[in-house]
Amino acid sequence: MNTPRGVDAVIVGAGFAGLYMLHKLRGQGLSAVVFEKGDGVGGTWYWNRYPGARCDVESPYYSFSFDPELEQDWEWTERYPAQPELLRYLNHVADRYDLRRDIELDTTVTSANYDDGAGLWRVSSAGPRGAEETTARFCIMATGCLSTSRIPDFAGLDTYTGKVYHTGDWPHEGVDFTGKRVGVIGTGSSGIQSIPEIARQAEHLNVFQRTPNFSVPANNGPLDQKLWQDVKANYRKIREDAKHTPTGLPFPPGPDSALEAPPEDRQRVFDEHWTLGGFRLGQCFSDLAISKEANDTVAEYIRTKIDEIVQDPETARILKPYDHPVGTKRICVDTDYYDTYNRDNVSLIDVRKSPIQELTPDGLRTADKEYKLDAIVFATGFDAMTGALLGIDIRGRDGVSLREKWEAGPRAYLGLSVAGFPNLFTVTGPGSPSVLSNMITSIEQHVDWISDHIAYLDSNGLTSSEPVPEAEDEWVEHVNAVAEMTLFPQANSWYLGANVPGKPRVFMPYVGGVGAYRAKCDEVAARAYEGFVLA
Ligand code: FAD
Ligand code: N01
Repeated sequence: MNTPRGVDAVIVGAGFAGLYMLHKLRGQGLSAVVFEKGDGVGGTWYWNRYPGARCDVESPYYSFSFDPELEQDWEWTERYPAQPELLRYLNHVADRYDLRRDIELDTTVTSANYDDGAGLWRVSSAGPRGAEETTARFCIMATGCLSTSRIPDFAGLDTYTGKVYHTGDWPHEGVDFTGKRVGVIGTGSSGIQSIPEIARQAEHLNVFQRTPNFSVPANNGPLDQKLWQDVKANYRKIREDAKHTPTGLPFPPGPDSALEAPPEDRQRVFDEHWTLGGFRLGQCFSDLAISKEANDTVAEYIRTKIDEIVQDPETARILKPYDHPVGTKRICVDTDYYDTYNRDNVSLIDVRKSPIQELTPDGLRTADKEYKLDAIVFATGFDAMTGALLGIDIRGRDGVSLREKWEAGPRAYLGLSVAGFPNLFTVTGPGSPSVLSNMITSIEQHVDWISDHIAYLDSNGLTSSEPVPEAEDEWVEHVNAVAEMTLFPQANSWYLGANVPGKPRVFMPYVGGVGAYRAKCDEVAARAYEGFVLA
């Protein structure tokens, strides 16, 4: 172990959040170091290199807004950029702001302990130089909501002799599936994006689907240059608008009720949004997220589309979502997904009806049959929102561990800060809009808020900040109450931790919307950080 080095702030993670956090703190004259597990920057876009990986928020909005020159200089090529372009963008950001000199790659943070006496965090990491300790006044977790990929604990996993991949930890050199018998397990966004691409290469593709999801075509293509020039000319206003909508996108949800709309108007609006592409179909009426009856209209619309696209009626039937309202799991945004099932080399296997029993040396056995597979792609998702945080042994005041504190589910004030853990901040932590929003808008809001808070502490001679337990309790209660007013709890989603056996079933993101949430955070700050004990 080294002699601990001291910095003002340790930042964990070098995705969108960690990069901006470093830039921001440096701008305030603070010293900071970023630790990143991967051997490159980019976070999500460093790890998720599977074929078809791209964002579902359009490029003009899925980007940093903090520097008007950056947004004018950077040129996006597609409406929904693919992973390589997004990774190029994040590398450009790292270079443009000279961030790399304070980023330690290939370095995993293993623990973070608050030293009460010294008023410092002691952060242990393991990297190319071995185990090291760093002390810091502030510890900022920019560890990502979707950064802990998860392979389910299937019996026989170790016995399988073919190739195993997870979409969230894809080989950098790429994978050639030509001539291979491939199995994809999982039909969430990652599965739905990768299945059409893998199908184009593989000799045969078996898709193992447990739960069908709602998917809407991206209608991706080169970025419309007229739109792009308009966006560039009005970027400041667009960014400002995005800060105050529910989603962090510069478009408010449709103002009208789907239930009250005459059927022909409703159909026209759905058709327009289907053609427009992307998940705005789920927001084109005001009541889709709160009324099951209203939601049924858009659910039925998508099911009809599946019937129209998929030629085999039995396959279409299995593909039709039935167990959750539209939008209560993130709507998938695809390119050719449903049409892929019209290919001769693609089979859909309903593993709800015939569950996967085990992996075998040659493939996979369901209750009905054994499938011989040269490669299995796990598109099985993430231990979302809490996985990366609880992967680190974080201990606050009196050695209390975050794992213990969050045993029954995460508890944090504003999703930013945790009682008993002074000067620890979580960017897009549980209890904030995070994954229910355009995450770049939410990341920037959190980074700005945290930096302002630190500046406030420093300029007032304060050294410690943590929420009072009552404020935290009230916020957690509010987060739950708002979720209960919507249809979200009706889905067995990763928002609720339902995808990880044994994970507490708690609705983690804040449904109240980006605009309302920002107003609350601003109000807390304006009231001298109401709900925090500052010492
Ligand atoms: P991340 O990008 O996840 O970065 C966190 C980093 O922390 C990772 O690199 C990880 O290695 C590192 N880390 C974690 N633990 C440790 C540790 N103990 N030690 C060291 N390093 C650690 N959101 C949208 O809004 N729109 C989209 O279109 C969209 N598309 C997505 C597509 C995919 C395939 C996925 C998986 C997610 C997508 N998201 C999207 C969500 C996406 O995660 C965010 O948009 C954003 O990239 C998150 O940035 P971040 O910096 O918060 O976290
Ligand atoms: O993961 P998921 P993901 N046996 O958890 C199945 C973002 N993202 O990586 O639904 C059989 O959604 C599971 O089945 P079920 C986005 O926020 C965005 O696809 O639990 N199947 C499900 O089908 C997204 O929501 C993009 O029944 C098992 C799948 O695996 C989030 O990341 C692209 C299983 C997992 O789906 C996560 O998406 C990619 C088992 N034991 C990701 N365990 C964009 O387009 C799990 N499954 C922007």
